[in-house]
Amino acid sequence: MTTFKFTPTTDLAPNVQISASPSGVEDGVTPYLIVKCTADKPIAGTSLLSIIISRQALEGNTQSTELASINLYDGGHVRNIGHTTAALTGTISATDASDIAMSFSRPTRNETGLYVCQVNLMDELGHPKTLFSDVLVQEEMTQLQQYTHTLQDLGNQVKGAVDCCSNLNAKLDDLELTATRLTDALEYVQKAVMFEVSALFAGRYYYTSKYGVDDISSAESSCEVLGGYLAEIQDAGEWAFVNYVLKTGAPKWPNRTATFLGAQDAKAEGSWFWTQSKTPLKFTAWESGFPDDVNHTKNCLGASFTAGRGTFSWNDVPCDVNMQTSASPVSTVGFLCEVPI
Ligand SMILES: [Ca+2]
Ligand SMILES: [Ca+2]
Repeated sequence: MTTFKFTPTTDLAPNVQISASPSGVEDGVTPYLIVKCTADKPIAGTSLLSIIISRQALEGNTQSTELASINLYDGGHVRNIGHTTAALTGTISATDASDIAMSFSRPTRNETGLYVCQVNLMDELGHPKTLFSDVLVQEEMTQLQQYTHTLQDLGNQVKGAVDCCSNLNAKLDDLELTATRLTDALEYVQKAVMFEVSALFAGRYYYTSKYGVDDISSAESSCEVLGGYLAEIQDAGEWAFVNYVLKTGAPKWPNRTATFLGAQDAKAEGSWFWTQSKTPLKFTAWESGFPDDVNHTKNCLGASFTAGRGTFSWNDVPCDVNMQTSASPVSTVGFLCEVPI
């Protein structure tokens, strides 16, 4: 007598892989973090039901938190179950390759940890099966950030020494000077992390952001922090200099679609004003055909590169960029601050 022995084949069930790009995050500096889990096509007879991404922090409360899921039974809807800031995409099929991805814009150290992908399947006998894969996302510091921390520590130490003993003697003036120098150096390092600084032009510096923003008000408040405002181009001479600044910075941000400058026509359509000086535009460098105010949504001023001519020119752009999609997970619109000395 021959006994038929059924051998379940789920050991061959699909290869599950989770990846993180990049695998190291610099707190608030890395433009974006993409965590993606893919499950290959399941073998015949096996059905894929759902995929869940969860994260376990490496320090403090290391409990695992479910972040995102995709489920065959609700039409493949991608759910943000962890209420994260990530943009989510995914596709799921019982019998074909499936995936789910999370894109965090400007991730912080809160987004570091062990990301676990859980793939739930049903084998040919109806047994539930679960496959796992994990990937580590760690916090990284640039050398510049490490110096920033060192400077901060030194500055605090010197300040502490000055505070405790300021009534003692004049020698402490030297220490105070050192503290001031350290604070200046710290400010310089912090700016260098976030901005490219121009040469001095007519008493002003121009700071090109090294990162994209989602709207004009984040750009405006960043310029305020620097002690300036979004650049206002008052004449051809200033534009020639700014055009040079933008052009020399451009190769470093090849995906940048526009750079916010400081004018708007939000109050009255077609009536453009510089926001800081509240003056109408005298000099302009509009690209031909602009401003076009497509769909009446373009009320802010952007400078963009025209490859054919090799120069920057102006066009009207939406003030609320919010361009985050899975294809473009981070805003491609930067900004230029003008900072008087
Ligand atoms: Ca100006
Ligand atoms: Ca407009």
